[in-house]
Amino acid sequence: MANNRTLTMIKPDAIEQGNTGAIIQKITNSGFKIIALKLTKLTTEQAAEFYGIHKGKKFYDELIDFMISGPIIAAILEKKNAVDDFRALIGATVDPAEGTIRNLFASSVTQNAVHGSDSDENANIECAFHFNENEIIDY
Ligand code: IDP
Repeated sequence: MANNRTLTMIKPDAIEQGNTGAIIQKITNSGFKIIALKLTKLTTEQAAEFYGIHKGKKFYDELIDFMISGPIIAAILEKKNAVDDFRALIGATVDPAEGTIRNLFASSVTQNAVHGSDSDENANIECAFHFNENEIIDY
């Protein structure tokens, strides 16, 4: 599995603002294959688990409140070098480059439209967080 899968979430701000379709189109146009997809709403406990590494940081409470404020879309994306290529497509956390998904659709550093796994190890953990094996389609 390593190197060819990443986990994305389309965050509540992007769904609220009607940007879901444009974001998915950008993702698929960039060569990523969607092999699992779901609309869901994180509980406080789920958001705290997913972002546990950030507990104690000054943006943590704002991040958790934001991530439970509305539905998210979780997806597993497949592509060679998926993690790095997807991080390039979404742009940096702060000051994302022109034309990246965050540059086009983020409203702030916190409300930044999309998540992308930051390593193959975390991609595996995050894919398993959102999906059972039988929800992943091999095609
Ligand atoms: P990433 O999503 O680009 O990997 P992380 O550092 O893992 O960035 O942070 C997780 C999320 O927390 C970010 O996507 C963003 O929503 C929020 N966040 C990160 N750093 C800040 C900050 O300095 N201020 C406010 N929100 C932040």
